[in-house]
Formats: sequence, structure tokens, C-alpha cells
Amino acid sequence: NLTKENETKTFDFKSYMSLKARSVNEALEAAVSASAETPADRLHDAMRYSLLAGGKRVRPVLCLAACEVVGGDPAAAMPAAAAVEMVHTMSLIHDDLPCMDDDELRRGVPTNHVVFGEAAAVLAGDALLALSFRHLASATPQELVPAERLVRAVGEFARSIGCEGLVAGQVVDISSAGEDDVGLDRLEFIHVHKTAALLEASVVMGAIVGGGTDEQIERLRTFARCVGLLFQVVDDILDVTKSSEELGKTAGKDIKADKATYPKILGLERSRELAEKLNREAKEQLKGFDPDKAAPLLALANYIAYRQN
Ligand code: GRG
Repeated sequence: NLTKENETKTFDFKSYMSLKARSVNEALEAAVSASAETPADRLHDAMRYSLLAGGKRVRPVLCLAACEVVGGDPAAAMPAAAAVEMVHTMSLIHDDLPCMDDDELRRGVPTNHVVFGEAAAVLAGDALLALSFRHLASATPQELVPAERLVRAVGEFARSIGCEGLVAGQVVDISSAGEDDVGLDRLEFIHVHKTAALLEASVVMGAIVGGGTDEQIERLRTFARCVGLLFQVVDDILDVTKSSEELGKTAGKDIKADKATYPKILGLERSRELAEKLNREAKEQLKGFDPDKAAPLLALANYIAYRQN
């Protein structure tokens, strides 16, 4: 068994991540400026405020890395990468609203509705959702991506967002808040939809527009599902370990107090074991690929598994 360090020692993940995140930021900046034709300046400001406020850019980088692992040109996947970040951002704007999680801070700055008001925040989210599809459809280079592949990517993207994806996960999450008997199956449903679905679409879209075979696309789908769930298990673990670390310094607030989490249902130790298992399963899917080309995806799985925020 390779250790995390041995597996990734020849690959400079930090540089890869910051290079890719920078190119995604440039693509996002250009994509939201392009819609500046609108006289609705405040709407435009609200969209830019959240989209360009930072964030790790994990989903777009996964999309670009999936395109590369199947031998595609990263330029083919950049519009898809920007589109997934637009949807991720709009979901955060809506998630923070008073009618949902009612949060005042996001990515280290006041939430969209705190700055622009509730109506503007709802509409900025709606506009980002529409822009994501417009951008994917119109900015994907035709000379690199055949129309049938683009249509297939659009279908994957839409599926990951609506009643089979993010929205479904959010509905079940909200309706489960405060319940004591949320079991593992329901928790998994929530996270497979709320978190893993968009991560899956990011990877699958990258593989589709990059020219992957059906077999490669399905292997990468399995990789992404594992990584998506892993992302949430780690998020829940960090929530527990961070709030107990901070207890000494501050009053220590459990931000998921009324929510079911993996450590609450499984305990911390079994949650950590689950995270290890998901990381192993994810990396198993990369075995058939050229190891050099798979290095970024492998490092991304490790990053998600061992991150500290
Ligand atoms: C999608 C139409 C539509 C509506 C939104 C509100 C909602 C429906 C869904 C909620 C989705 C949600 C907030 C899921 C949580 C996802 C998650 C793990 C967020 C944190 O992601 P990071 O850590 O954040 O990648 P950064 O800020 O780094 O991008």
C-alpha cells in the first residue's frame, strides 16, 4: 500500500491547484463581465460579489483534471468548469438565505443577502443558474467538442442540479432538520444529492467534453461519487474536531447542532474509517488510466480526504 506522501510526491499539487484555480477565476471574471450589457448593474454586482469572492474551486479543477485524464485539451472543459462553479455559487447564495440556513458569513465575507437584500440575492442566484447553461452552451469550443458531446454534458449538468440532484438533497436536508432519528440511509441520500451530485457532474462533464470513452466516463463517475461523499464525511469530521479545538479559545458553537452528521450517527472513529474507505475506492477507479495523467485526480482525492478546511 502506497502512503499518501509516496503516491503524490512527484506531483506538485499545490502549484497545479493554484494554476488551475487562477485560470478558472479568469474564465469566471470574463464570463460575468460578458453579461455586463444588462442595465441591471446591481444584479450584476450581486452575481460578481459571490462568484468572485474566493472559494477553493474544487469542482472546476476536478472538471479540468477529468478532461485531462482522458487525454482532452483543458480548453474544451473550461466553460464546463466555470459553469459548475456558477451553480455551486448560486446554491451557496440560496443556502445562506434566511428561509434556508440563514447564514451571515460565507467565504469570509458577509453573505449575498446581507449585502444586497433578500430579493436581489434570490435573483442573483437565478441569474447565475441561467448564465451557467448559457456559458456552457455558447463558450465550449466547437472545434474541440462535437455537438452530441456537448448536449450529453448539458443533460448531465441539469440532472445534477434539479429534482434528481442538489435541490432534492436540500429539500430532504431541510425537512430532516431537528429530527433525532435520521439514519445513515437518509444522511447518505442528502449528501449524495446535495454535495456529490455536482462533484459527479463536474468530473463526468470534463470526461465527456474531453473525449472519454463510455467506460472511462463511468469509471470517473464512480470516482466522483466516492469523492463527493468523502468531501461531506470529512466536512462533518472537521466540524467536530474544529469546534472541539476551538472550545478552549471561544464559547465553541456547533454549527450543525440541529443536523444529522456522520460523527453523530457513526461516531468519530467509524467516520474516519468511512473516509479512508471512500478515498481508497475513489483511487481504485483511476488504476486503468495513465498514471501521469491521473496524478491530478489522485491528488485531488487526497486533498479532499486530508484537508483542514
Ligand atoms: C441549485 C437550483 C438550485 C438551488 C439551490 C440551496 C440549494 C438549492 C442547495 C444547497 C446546496 C449546498 C449548499 C450544498 C453544500 C455543498 C458544500 C459542501 C459546500 C461547501 O463547498 P466548498 O467547501 O466551498 O467547496 P468553497 O467556498 O470552497 O467553494
